[in-house]
Amino acid sequence: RPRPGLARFRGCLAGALLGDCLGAVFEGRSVVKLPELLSFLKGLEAAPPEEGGEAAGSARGESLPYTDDTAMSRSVVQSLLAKQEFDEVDMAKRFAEEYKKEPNRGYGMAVVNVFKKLLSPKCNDVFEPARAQFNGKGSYGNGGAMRVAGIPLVYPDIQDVKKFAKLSAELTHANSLGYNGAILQALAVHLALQEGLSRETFLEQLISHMEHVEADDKSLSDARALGFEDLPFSRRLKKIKEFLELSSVPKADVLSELGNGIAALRSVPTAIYSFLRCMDADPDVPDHYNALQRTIIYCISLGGDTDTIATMAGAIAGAYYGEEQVPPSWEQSCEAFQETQRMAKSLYELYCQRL
Ligand code: R7I
Ligand code: MG
Ligand code: MG
Ligand code: MG
Repeated sequence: RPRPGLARFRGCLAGALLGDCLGAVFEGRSVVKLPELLSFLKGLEAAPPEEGGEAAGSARGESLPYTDDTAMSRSVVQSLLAKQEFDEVDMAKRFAEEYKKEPNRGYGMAVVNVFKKLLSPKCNDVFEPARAQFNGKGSYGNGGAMRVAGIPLVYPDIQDVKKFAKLSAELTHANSLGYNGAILQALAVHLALQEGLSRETFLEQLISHMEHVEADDKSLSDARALGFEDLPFSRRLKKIKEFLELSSVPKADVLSELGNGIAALRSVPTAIYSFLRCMDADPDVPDHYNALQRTIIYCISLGGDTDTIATMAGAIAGAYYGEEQVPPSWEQSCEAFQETQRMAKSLYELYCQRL
């Protein structure tokens, strides 16, 4: 198996951080006007990058804070690095302790109950609090997917990617519409790390994996219980394929078919579509922006859950294009960007050991 370069690991974590920090500025708006977004980005680019990294960011007094998406992604990565493998007890503890330390990062409304239960000394099954959410149906939010990139950055084997993406998500999201979104996002990052995959092959592979992932009894019954058709993620991936065959797709169609919401089903496919469509130039986005920048701009322009859709698409695009496409002025505008680079190096080493 060919070994992906360090640049893809750094690109992945940097792209994820950028998506979260930039997206958070616009989170929850139903409409984001492109001129306003472009002028906001111009403001970041105007501030000259200074010597000294993080100090420079804070010297400008403009460091954009990251949200729960990055806080939880960092816990995933820190747990994997500390234990050198997936450890559910350690990861759950890190999620809960991180929430306790900084509860105001913008966490989902319901997931905080999971953290509170995990913090109790009476909790001896770390998956139980997640199973109790929403009257025992489990959450279908995108929280499992938004934080999952560390898994495919540690496990080169695709079966491991699926297995540990699912387990890491199940610590908070017991509904298959939640954890299957995490599996899909992890598979997208895994494929993006591989050298020279075409858009068509990338999508075909995702579809064939998800048709298998979604065919088990729990996935079928969870989807039916919520009134969805069978294999809902796979169906949206096929819709993406249709969209990519058109010369242009109105934003309204993207929002109605794929969505911009906090459910994994209404955001993970949207992130994947954003990445794939932004491989091509966009007449509305200035030419000097590269494909990774276009991806993040496009995600934010959709409105809604902008931090989370942009962080997921940013992770995929960053893994695909590598750190060459991460603009220093954008990166240096984000909180804790230097730590991201250090974590990427350590993940890379662990991945190479496992090859
Ligand atoms: O999924 P989760 O971690 O939230 C992540 C989102 C991202 O946008 C972050 O940036 C942050 O803003 O929050 O947290 P959950 O609380 O598990 O799920 C998020 C929301 O999805 C819940 O608060 C509910 O509104 C909704 N939701 C459900 N609603 C009804 N029935 C999730 N599952 C259900 C459900 O089964
Ligand atoms: Mg967030
Ligand atoms: Mg929020
Ligand atoms: Mg969000």
